Amino acid sequence: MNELHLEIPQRECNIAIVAAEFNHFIVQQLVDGALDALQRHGVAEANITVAWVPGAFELPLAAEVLASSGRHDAVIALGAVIRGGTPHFDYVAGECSRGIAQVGLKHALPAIFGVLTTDDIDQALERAGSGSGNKGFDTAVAALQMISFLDRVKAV
Ligand code: INI
Repeated sequence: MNELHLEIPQRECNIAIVAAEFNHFIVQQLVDGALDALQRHGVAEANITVAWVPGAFELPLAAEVLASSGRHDAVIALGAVIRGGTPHFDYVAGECSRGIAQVGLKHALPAIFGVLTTDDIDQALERAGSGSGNKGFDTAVAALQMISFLDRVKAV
């Protein structure tokens, strides 16, 4: 049996992070968590691009452009969509998740969904905390694991 376990790549990686400015105080914490994870796993600061866009709805386009550049091994989308009693939440969150998934499939590149979709600010803050409670940190680890996965599949 061939079993591919989760691994962190043992090579230089170049990572793009796209971040939504909307709910900046939460998203900045996700970005900080992602940068912390990348640094802990040896990704050089010079190999990380952070691009800010107005809101989560704009994340797929930014991810698409960065993926098309061919310069990045993975694109991580970070944002916070908080339900506010209007249907806007469903449109923004739905289009964002769909768009990010499409970018990954189109380019066969890890396009990682680190967008919080919560009922209220407290739930978002819980997921943007320090250490293991930070979704930005988790998504950066997922990006590296997917890079390693693709490296090993392509090497076969
Ligand atoms: N964008 C977010 O990132 N989070 C939200 O919670 C949000 N809400 O609630 O509206 C939001 N809206 C803005 C949207 O992403 C676009 O920037 C805007 O519609 C312009 O296209």
